[in-house]
Amino acid sequence: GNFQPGEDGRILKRFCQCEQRSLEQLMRDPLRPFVPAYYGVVQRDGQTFNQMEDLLADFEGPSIMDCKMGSRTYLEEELVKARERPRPRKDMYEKMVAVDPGAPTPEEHAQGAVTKPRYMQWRETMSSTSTLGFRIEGIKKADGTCNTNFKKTQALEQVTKVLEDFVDGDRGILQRKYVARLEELHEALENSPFFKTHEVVGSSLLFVHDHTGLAKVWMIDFGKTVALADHQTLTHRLPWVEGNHEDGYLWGLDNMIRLLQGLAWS
Ligand code: 4IP
Ligand code: MN
Repeated sequence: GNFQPGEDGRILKRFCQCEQRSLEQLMRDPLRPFVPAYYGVVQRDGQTFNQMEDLLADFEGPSIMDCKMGSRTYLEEELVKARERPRPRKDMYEKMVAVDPGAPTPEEHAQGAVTKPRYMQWRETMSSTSTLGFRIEGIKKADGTCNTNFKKTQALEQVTKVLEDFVDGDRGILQRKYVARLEELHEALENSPFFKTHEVVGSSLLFVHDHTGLAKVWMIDFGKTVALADHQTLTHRLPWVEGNHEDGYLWGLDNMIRLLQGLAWS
C-alpha cells in the first residue's frame, strides 16, 4: 500500500514530489498546526518515502473519518491531457459500472473504458462533492467497523446521518469540539499565504476522536495541491470554470461546519 509504519510516532508515505513540496511549505505557514509534521524524505528497501507525523499516535482506539474537500477532485492539467491524448481507462469503467451499470454512454460501453476526468466528474455528481463541496470517503470506528461505501452518499439528509453516526454517543460535546477545531482551521486558512496561492484538489480532512474525549481535525493528502501561476490567487469559493483553478474548498468547509452545527444548509 501507500503507507508503512515509521519510527516513534511517525509514518512513511509513498513519495510524491508534489506532496513533499506542499508539506515543506506548510511547515512555515499558519496552517502548520493543521497538517501532519513533515520530517523529510527517507529510503527503505529501495523505495522512497515522505516521513511524517502519525496523527493517530496520541489516540486510544480512535474513530476516524476521511472527508475529501472541494468541488473538484482532479487537476485542470488532467483535463487538458485527456483532451489532447485521451487514455481510455478500463479500471475506471469497471468502477463506474459496479456502482451504476447505466452510467456509461453507449460509446463508453462499447469501449469498455472511460477517461479519467469523465470518471472523476461522474464521482463528483454522484456524491456530495458537487452539491456540498465535500464528500465522505471513509469511516473507521473504534469498534473496528469500517465503511468506505459512500459513493452514492449525496443528499443532505444522508450526509447528516453519516456525520451523526460518526459522532454518536456523546454527540453534543464531540460536535462542539469538531466545530471549534474547524473554525480555527477556517481562520488559519484565511490567513494562509500557502492556501491563497495554491489549488487544493483531492485533499482530505481527517477527523479523529476517541473515548477520552480527544477530538481533532487535520488536512491531509497534498498529492494534487499545486501552486498557481505567478501572482494568481483563489477565493476557494467561486464556482469552477475551466481556467480559473477554483477548487471550492472554503465553500465545502462552510457547508461542513454548518452541517455539524446542525443548522440548515442554504
Ligand atoms: C480514485 O477514484 C481517487 O479519485 C483517487 O484520488 C485518484 O488518484 C484515482 O485516480 C481514482 O481512481 P476512487 O476513489 O473512485 O477509487 P485520491 O488519491 O485522492 O483518493 P489520483 O491519482 O488522482 O490522486 P488514478 O488515476 O490514480 O486511478
Ligand atoms: Mn485521499
